[in-house]
Amino acid sequence: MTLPARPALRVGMIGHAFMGAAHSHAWRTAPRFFDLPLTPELTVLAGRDPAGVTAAAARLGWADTETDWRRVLERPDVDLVDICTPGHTHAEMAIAALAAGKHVLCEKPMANSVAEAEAMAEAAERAADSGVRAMVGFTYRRVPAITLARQLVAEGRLGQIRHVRAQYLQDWIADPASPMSWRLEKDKAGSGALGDIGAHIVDLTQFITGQTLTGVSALLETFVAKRPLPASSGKLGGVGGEGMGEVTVDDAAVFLGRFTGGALGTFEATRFALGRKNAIRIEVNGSAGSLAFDFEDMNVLHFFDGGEPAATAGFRRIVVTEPEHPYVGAWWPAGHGLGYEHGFTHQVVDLVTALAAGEQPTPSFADGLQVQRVLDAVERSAADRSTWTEIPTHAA
Ligand code: 4PW
Repeated sequence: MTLPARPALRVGMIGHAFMGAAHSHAWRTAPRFFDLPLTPELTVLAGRDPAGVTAAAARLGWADTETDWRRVLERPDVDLVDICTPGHTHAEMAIAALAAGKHVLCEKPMANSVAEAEAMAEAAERAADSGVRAMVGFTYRRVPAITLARQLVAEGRLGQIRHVRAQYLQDWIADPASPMSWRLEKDKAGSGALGDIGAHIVDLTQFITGQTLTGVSALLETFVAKRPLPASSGKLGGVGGEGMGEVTVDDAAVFLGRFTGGALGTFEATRFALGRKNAIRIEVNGSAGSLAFDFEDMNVLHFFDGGEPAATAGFRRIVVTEPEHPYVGAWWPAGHGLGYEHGFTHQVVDLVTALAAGEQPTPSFADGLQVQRVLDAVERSAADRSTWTEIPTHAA
């Protein structure tokens, strides 16, 4: 197939596991369904293991490979660096890539600490002076039903927002025999369920409401302190082998928050919600209406219009597959539905469109820093037991 003649955007990607596969698919697919102003080229893939990166490049469609990520930054045939590695590498890679004049797309959470995120945001601000841009990969913003939810709030269809209820529920480590992974090590992942999946619901609720969190009160828990070392790893989880490793992050995070507009928020992020695989559930209640979303039914948005007559009012199940819906027109006829990978494709579309227009793509590194500050506040609140109120034991 011949794509329309457009200037190229030559991509170098670092990392080729779960996120690397999702991003590769998006870079390949976006220009085939959307009329992009730049045509992404999958120029070079970097990974430490020579055999592993060669096999991944062949499977995922990359033209060349490097075994040292720094080489990607030195290459004149790379315009953008896509960082799909664990969190502890993000700051060094992103700051170096921006200094080398490359645009950056960085997986979430943007960093493992506020200090790293601040350095990244400063580097992005400096780079923007010469037209070099940086963006964080909060892909779920690009699920059409989520984008539609934001539009409804922005149009005032919910009125004054009172409540924001958000959960990100997975169960891939609910079994104590499920092995260690880098996502369970603080020095690699920064935090556990909080940063890996809680970061998404922080970003999504702020994105949908157009408001930011002003404060939190939190609990963190680690249910399983030691796990088998992995004999083999899958995209998430794997098979346990000999020896045990220590879990150094939270397994679950629960927190309350208050938004700039006065709304109260409740948040829950856990990988111990048995039976819930990737349930991102968000409900927003306003003075004029409510909406509800669950990623496990991702093509649907539930909307309650408080202005309807009580006798016939009720939550309306909007199937977000109409050509009028965000992003959907480029895909299939109404009712044919989208999946997990489409969010990544839409992320490429929005990024490439912003780059071609010389505009700042969102979420920016400044947005990533703000989310990092929320994660940090959650950790500090959970560590501070001074506001925990004991309930006297009732003698039966
Ligand atoms: O969306 C989620 C991610 O951000 C995925 O389901 C897995 O959990 C992989 O990383 C996080």
